[in-house]
Amino acid sequence: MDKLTFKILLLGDRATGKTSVVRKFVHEKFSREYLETIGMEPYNQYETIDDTDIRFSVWDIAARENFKPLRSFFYKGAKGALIVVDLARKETLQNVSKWVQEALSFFKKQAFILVGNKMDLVDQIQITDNELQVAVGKLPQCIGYIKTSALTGDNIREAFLKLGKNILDS
Ligand SMILES: Nc1nc2c(ncn2[C@@H]2O[C@H](COP(=O)(O)OP(=O)(O)OP(=O)(O)O)[C@@H](O)[C@H]2O)c(=O)[nH]1
Ligand SMILES: [Mg+2]
Repeated sequence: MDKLTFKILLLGDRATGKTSVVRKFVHEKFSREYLETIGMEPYNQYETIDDTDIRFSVWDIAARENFKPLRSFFYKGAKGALIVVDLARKETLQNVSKWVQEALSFFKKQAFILVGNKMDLVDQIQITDNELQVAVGKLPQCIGYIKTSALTGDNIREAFLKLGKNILDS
């Protein structure tokens, strides 16, 4: 059976939940405490998609502006990225094109999925499904959007598998 490695990046503004999403995916854990990511933290998760064993090598990258020079080293060889927005903070959606442009400026052949995280914050949601759909339409190489919660675990695995399936098929 094939063994494939998919290098996947986590991109998006500070505190949108990138670390929480990958921790839920890999360790099935969630913490309400906010601990800013410094530099980069790597994660490994094995999944099977269409009878193919895949190692997701997930690079959780710090969003802070002064880490930008450091980030440039991390994009090389990435097959795709989850662009994470905080559904309770509208401004995080405005920056998605900035993240995609940054990724593409360092490495061209990538697929993106837009992740609307914190869907459990039902009475604080500021971003509609329609706005997510419109954003997808404007982003190059974006396969769609998915709404997740790292708190409940809703759609976390699905987000990675949807991107993984797209990469596998291409
Ligand atoms: N309610 C709720 N809170 C979440 C969710 N995901 C993350 N959080 C909270 O949001 C805050 C930021 O989460 P992080 O995962 O650290 O965010 P990040 O994007 O990795 O942040 P940086 O490392 O600074 O870029 C933390 O307090 C988390 O507990 C979610 O799905 N629902
Ligand atoms: Mg983080």
